[in-house]
Parts: sequence; C-alpha cells; structure tokens
Amino acid sequence: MRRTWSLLLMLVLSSAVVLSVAWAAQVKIVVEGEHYNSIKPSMAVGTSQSASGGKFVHIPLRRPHGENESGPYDNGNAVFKINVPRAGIYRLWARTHWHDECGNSFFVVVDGGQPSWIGEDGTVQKWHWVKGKSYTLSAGVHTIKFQNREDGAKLDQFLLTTDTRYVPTRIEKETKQYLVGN
Ligand SMILES: [Ca+2]
Repeated sequence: MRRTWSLLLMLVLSSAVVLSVAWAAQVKIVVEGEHYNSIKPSMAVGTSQSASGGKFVHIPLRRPHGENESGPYDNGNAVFKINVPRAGIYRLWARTHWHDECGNSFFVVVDGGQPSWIGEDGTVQKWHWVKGKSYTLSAGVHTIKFQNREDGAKLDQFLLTTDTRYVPTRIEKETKQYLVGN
C-alpha cells in the first residue's frame, strides 16, 4: 500500500514538472505598433492617452469613408522585424481601435507571403484585442506587415504567442528582446 502511494506521489510530482516546463517554454512576443522598422503612407503614427506608450499606427479616416468598393485605395503599411526565439505555431493578436464596421480590419502579411487579415469584429470605437490567424514560424528573423484594408483602423500593439489558451485583455508589456533593429 505504501509503495502504491509513493508511486502515485512520484507520478503527480513528475507530471507537475512536465507541466511547468511546458508552461515555461511558451513564448509571447509583444510589439508596439509605433515601433515599426518601416512605414509607408497612408499608414501613419497617431497619439492617444489610452494607447500603450501614448502612440499607435493607423490608416487615417477618409472622407468619404469606406467608399471604395474595388479595395483599399493604397497599400500603406507598417513592417515589423522580430526575432522568434524558437520554432512553433504562433497565434496573432492585435490591440486595435476601429472606427466602425467599415473600418475594422488590417491585412497581415508574414514574410511576404499570402495576405491574410485581422479584425472584421463588431467592437468599434474602443481599444480591444482581436484574435488573428495562427502562423508556423521557424526560429530566427521574420517580418510582419500590417497593411491598409480599410481606413479608420488603428493598431496599438500586437502579440504572437505559442500559448493557444492565452487571451490578452489589457495593455501588454513590450518584449524588446525580440525586436530587430529597433
Ligand atoms: Ca502603442
């Protein structure tokens, strides 16, 4: 009986070790929108007291707004270079502020690949985190581009994490160690 208990205890302890190692190995990369490596108009820097660091990047609102049915009127963008510490599947999240439901998304281009997008949710006129797609990234330097899809879209921060259960809710602390040339 005593042997059974000690075996059970060992099992519990070793599971705890495995779990804590797995937890510690999760990677979270947080980048401020205003800490881009390059920017192309109409993407521009804006200021707000409710943005992390007081700044964000955005596609400024146009008049008329959201009228162009053939697509974005330019390819304004901000490019970020990050050094991914280990290979994995990374979930993208972005802290955004949308003007309305005609100004609530960005294109996202990773390493010059096929554009995907983030946003198209119904939360407007409020800073909030939106969930993006997952990307398979190798260890090393990658480029993330946020590009004009609709005017009136603001980006305060974005993050990439291997932790699929992680849901950001407030301003995150930037992880400067993963930024390249910034
Ligand atoms: Ca910011």
